[in-house]
Amino acid sequence: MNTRRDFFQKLLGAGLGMYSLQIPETLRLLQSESLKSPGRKIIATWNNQKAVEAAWKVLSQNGSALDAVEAGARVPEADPEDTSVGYGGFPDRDGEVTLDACIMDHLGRSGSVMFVRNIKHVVSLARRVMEKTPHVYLAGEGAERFAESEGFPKENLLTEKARKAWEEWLIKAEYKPKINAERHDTIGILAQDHLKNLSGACTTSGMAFKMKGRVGDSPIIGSGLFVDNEVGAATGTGLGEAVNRKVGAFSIVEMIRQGMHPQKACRKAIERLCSIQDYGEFQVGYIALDHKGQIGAYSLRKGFQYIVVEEGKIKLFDSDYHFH
Ligand code: SD4
Repeated sequence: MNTRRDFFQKLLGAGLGMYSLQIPETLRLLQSESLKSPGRKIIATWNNQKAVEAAWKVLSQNGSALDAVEAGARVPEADPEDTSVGYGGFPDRDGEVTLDACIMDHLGRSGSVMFVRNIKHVVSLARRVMEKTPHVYLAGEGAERFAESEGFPKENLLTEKARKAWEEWLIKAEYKPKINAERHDTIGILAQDHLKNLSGACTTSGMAFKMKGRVGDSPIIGSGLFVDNEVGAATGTGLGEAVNRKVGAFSIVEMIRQGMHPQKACRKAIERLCSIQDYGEFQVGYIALDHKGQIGAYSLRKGFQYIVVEEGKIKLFDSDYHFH
């Protein structure tokens, strides 16, 4: 991930704050189609280019925002190189990969799974919880059994690379829940479709080498993700403990409801994190998309990037941040 990021920075000049990414041929064809019906938009955390391409493919064919965010989130879930989502995610301190995910649609429905083992596409499992059960949250063994009953394959999610990283960590085995130093590419993705409907999804393997059973913000409705179709949507990445304490995504949507631009709402929500002192120099990044299609992003520290698709064009941005 860092390598790809470095590549774009070198290629397009660091400091510009925005990079246009190359659009594959399939998307270029879909782009002309989408221009007939403007309004479709996607925003996602980090340089998740392949994810937003998959999501845009859905939107450009008049698919729903819900299908788009699910399609997008599934991409890093299947990518063994992405060490903070799905297959290839770094394990907990006992060497076991446990995943968290949630999804919300334009009807205000939500589904979430947490502490799930051996199931790669937890975002799709969260969607099944939303659509096929009377519940919002399913955790651990219960979620795994539900996955089995829904025909999700059971897979070993620990790659050789992740196992090696865990073994290296074991030498010192320091438990320091401090996320800035760690690479993190957790995906939070928001979309607005041709009907102006909003949806969002978030999926992660959580903090590397976490305590067994630890759950961050990513599967928590209101913290890691919130969508209100009349108002807007927000999601985030970074130290889940901090986001959970301030109920990040919900607070951003509530500020947008009161008339704030998503950019200002993200900044205000980040400022609320500044009172948290007991985690040292942690990182949090928020993104938001309101019902008018306006976007916002802000992070606590330098280094957070987000990616936007508008009218078929993919752009990567360096987020503004609080601590200079
Ligand atoms: C968590 N927010 O579990 C997630 C971690 C994350 O990139 O965003 N990593 O706390």
